[in-house]
Amino acid sequence: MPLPFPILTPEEAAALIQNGQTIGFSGFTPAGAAKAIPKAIAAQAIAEHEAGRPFQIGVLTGASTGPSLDGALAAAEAISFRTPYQSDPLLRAQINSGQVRFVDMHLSQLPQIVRYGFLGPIHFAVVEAADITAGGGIVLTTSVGASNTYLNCAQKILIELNRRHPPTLLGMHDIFEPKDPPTRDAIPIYTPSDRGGAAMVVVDPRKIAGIVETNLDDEAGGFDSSNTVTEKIGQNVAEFLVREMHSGRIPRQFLPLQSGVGNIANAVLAALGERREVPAFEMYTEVLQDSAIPLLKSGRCTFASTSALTLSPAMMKEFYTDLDYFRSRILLRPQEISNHPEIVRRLGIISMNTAIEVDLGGNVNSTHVMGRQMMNGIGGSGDFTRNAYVSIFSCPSVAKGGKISAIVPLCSHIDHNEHSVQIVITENGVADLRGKDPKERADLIIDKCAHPEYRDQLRTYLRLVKDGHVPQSLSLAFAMHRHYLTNNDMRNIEWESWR
Ligand code: 0RQ
Repeated sequence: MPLPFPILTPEEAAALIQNGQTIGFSGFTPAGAAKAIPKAIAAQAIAEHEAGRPFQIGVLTGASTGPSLDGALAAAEAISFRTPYQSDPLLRAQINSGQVRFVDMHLSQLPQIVRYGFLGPIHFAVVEAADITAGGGIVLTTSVGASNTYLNCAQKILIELNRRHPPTLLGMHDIFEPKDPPTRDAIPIYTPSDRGGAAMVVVDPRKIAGIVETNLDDEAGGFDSSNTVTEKIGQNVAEFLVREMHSGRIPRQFLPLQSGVGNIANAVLAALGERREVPAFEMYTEVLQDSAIPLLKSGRCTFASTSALTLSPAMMKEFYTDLDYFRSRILLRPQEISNHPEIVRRLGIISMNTAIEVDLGGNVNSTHVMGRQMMNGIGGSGDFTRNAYVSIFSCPSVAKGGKISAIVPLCSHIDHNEHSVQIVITENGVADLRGKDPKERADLIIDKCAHPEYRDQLRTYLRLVKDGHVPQSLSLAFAMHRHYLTNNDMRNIEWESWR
């Protein structure tokens, strides 16, 4: 039976969207991101600009997206407002130049912030689907993100029905959206594989303005091959977790893992897979990257709950070849649930995220280079860190060929503070900050994590700090950053000249 919805071209769908509207797009990383309609909106924006008319929209997503969404809309200068997370180089530049308003927020909180109306009306939800029923049942594709919330809250809906994903994805999603206070209940998830919701998002079919048929791959790239630094970080994380297990602080059956995005996260997971002392484990995470697929196949990882399946095209092929195998081992959830503090605390998650810089107090900057330039956003790192059983941050001890130390006296921007950050790991070692006072933390971070080239310099800073509970000098705390801005290098600082 044909579907009772208009079949539109991407251009016809884009023409429904007006200047100044707010659009909730599917996409949590490039996984499941809308592609054809945002590209057509970008083309429409260019045409409008050429005709001398303004055309910009507010862009809401689950997290980052791919070139056809953030990339194309940024190139068309079609974005006025963006939240909650991005990783597109051009959009990043527009945010940092002040051209695009960007709000960086905890990913678990975004859906309720939308429902509460704090971001204004959602004029359209533009969501990629693997299948749709006449009654408004929507089977999502490789991510859930905030799509369920956008579909529920939007005034109108446009669907990209992507034939690249089979309708047999039905059953791989668990759509549970909490009620809002004062009637919110407990979320019924007690293990990573528990289900509390529905297999589809069901919307009022009268809201569906049209369907655009596509046949497009997700735009997830591969990863850099691991190098000695990322491999060493991975090994240090794995060794730390094995020690924790042997000491009885992590139970023998282990605890569910959350792992961030990027090359370091990939290396950490690969190292954990190789350590036979680590028992087969489960994941309760927001992004599943390439490295998780071999672990699921070999049985090293027995189950993975996630909000996105962010796989390179080659790995996505493997996933679809063995869909029946993965069906009982992977579950896709809304970001409100994958990152929910209640579940993270209940399950006793081991969180593993990446820092841009870490300070001697144990605070972490994950987002802003030199305190000003937005990189990607806090993403889900705060959701997990604040509520984890063990919260780990790792990073290389230096960036830009050694000219920047990732260990600094005081972070130039703070996303995760000393009260939430428990373990810091670089290629040099592991600083376990639990139960340590500020001076002990500073010594540990220098001795275990700082690059050898920076250790004396950081120790000198500590010696120059006179008294107080926290070893911090207001006049010297940012001297290394300021030294870099004038000399393009944080090394060889003359502390006395900054006093
Ligand atoms: O820049 O590419 O120009 O060389 O930052 O750094 O070492 O390649 O690491 O790709 O894992 O990214 C924190 C940004 C790390 C990421 C961050 C420069 C460095 C390089 C990237 P180049 P690496 P990664 C799950 C959880 C926050 C959100 C999060 C991130 C570039 O992991 O966005 O965790 N995390 N979410 O050279 C100047 C420093 C630097 C520096 C690194 N101190 N100063 N530049 N760089 N340290 C995801 C979601 O929530 C969806």
